[in-house]
Order: sequence, then structure tokens, then C-alpha cells
Amino acid sequence: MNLEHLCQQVNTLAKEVGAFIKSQTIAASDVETKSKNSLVTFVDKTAEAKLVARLSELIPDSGFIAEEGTSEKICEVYNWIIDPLDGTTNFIHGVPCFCVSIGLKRNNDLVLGVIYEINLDELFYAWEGSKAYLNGKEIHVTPTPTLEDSLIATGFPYYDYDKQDEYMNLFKDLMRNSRGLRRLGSAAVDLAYVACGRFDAFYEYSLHPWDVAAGAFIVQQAGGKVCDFKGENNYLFGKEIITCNPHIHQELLAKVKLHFNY
Ligand code: 2AM
Ligand code: CA
Repeated sequence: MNLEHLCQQVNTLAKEVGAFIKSQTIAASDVETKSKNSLVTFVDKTAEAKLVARLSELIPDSGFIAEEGTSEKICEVYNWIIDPLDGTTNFIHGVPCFCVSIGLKRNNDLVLGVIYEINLDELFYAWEGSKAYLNGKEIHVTPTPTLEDSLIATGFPYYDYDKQDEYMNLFKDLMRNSRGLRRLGSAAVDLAYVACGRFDAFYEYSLHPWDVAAGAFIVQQAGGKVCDFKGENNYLFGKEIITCNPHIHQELLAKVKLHFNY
């Protein structure tokens, strides 16, 4: 399979679906609650159906792990991990930070990632063996050497409060020992911003595979580190992710382990 060619096709698709999302206006009555604070609209569902239809054509023998459950099919080798609209709460509230996120897994390895940030028309992408790109230009994580000089993104817990105290203690520590913290409301955009050097790091817990698959892959192709809160590799399905440039990795991981008692 030619992953570079596939990536070009997925890029075109992500932009098409992004244009569809941008063209839609929603009313309060369009918003459904899946579970506490987990919102969805017909825009999310229609966008996912469009992605599933086209991605199934691009690799006929492929399955899907998709946020809105449009396709339940899991295949042995190739599986797409997709979030048609990452940042739904922002979208519903008119906050312009949301994206389309498409990852591809071959057996257990991520091999392609595409994130299209709709409002700024920014397309982030990479495939196995490639560099990482933003709108055709190569991107890299930052060279920042210390946490003290780092701008760090995170997401606040919004439904799973079991580790809220651990989270807040880490947050307080980083508030005092970094350049600052940011919370955009789209994990995929956070990851894309680490890849292109706008943020030095990002961490969050209770995320799903579709929030992180594409972004985690792009960050690694941009020279960054990705791991779970124990420093291990289970960030895709393990619901905990740390990602940053390689220089601050040990420093950040040590703080996460300290406050989460790992
Ligand atoms: P989603 O919009 O695709 O659901 C950041 O915290 C991540 O959590 C986002 O990528 C977002 O993905 C998800 N999320 C779901 N509901 C959320 C909420 N109410 N507030 C913040 N993030 C939410
Ligand atoms: Ca979503």
C-alpha cells in the first residue's frame, strides 16, 4: 500500500468533511446528550457517515473505531480510528476550535494521521516513514529544554472525576513551574499544536482512542515523545496521554508520576 498517496486522498476527504461541518448551523434542539457532558449533533453523525463511506472505499478491507459508532466493523489488519468532529462542545457553543481527526492502524501500529482544523484551514498530516506536515510545510516539536520555559496544554476532566485531586495537584505544580497552561477543548488540535511547536507539551486523562490516534502519530513523526502516565506505551486505549518534545519528557513524566502515584 502506498501510504503517501493514501494520505493525499485522506487529506482531501478531511477538507471536504470539514467544509461540510463549517457550512452547518445548529439549534439548541439539535444537541443530544449521550452521557453527562458528552454531546452530539446530526453534524457529528453525518460527518462520520461521510468519512466511513469514503474510507471504506480507500481500503475495502478496513474496519473502524469511530466516536459515533456509525460502523461497528473491526478488521484484522487495517482499522481507521476516527473522530468526525473533535471539539463538539466548542462547535455547539460557537467557539472556533474544532477539527476532523483520522488515524489509521495497521495491526497494532499507527501508520497515518490527518487532522484538519476547520476554522483556520490548517491540515496536519503524516504517514509511516514521513516527516510531519502542516499545509505542505514540514513541522517539528519545539527545542525547549526545560518545563520552566514550556507552554503546556491540557484538558480538564469533564465526566470522570475519580482522579480529580491528582489532576489538580499536577495542575498546581505545572502552574508554578511552567510558562503557562492552556485548554483548547479539542485534544486532536492540542496534539497537532505540539507537533508544530505551538505547545511544548500536552497531557490529559479519560480520552478515547479517536481523540488521540491521529495526533499521537503526527507528534511522533514531528520528533515528539508520546506515552501514558506511567511512561509506557498504552496511550491509545489506556485513556491517559502525555506528549511533548524529547528534552522535557523526563521532567514532565516525573511530575505526572509523582502526583498520580505511579
Ligand atoms: P469530542 O469533542 O470529540 O467529544 C478534550 O477534553 C477532549 O474531550 C476533546 O477532544 C473532546 O472530544 C472530548 N470531550 C467530550 N466532551 C467534552 C466536554 N464536555 N468538554 C470537554 N471535552 C470534551
Ligand atoms: Ca467527536
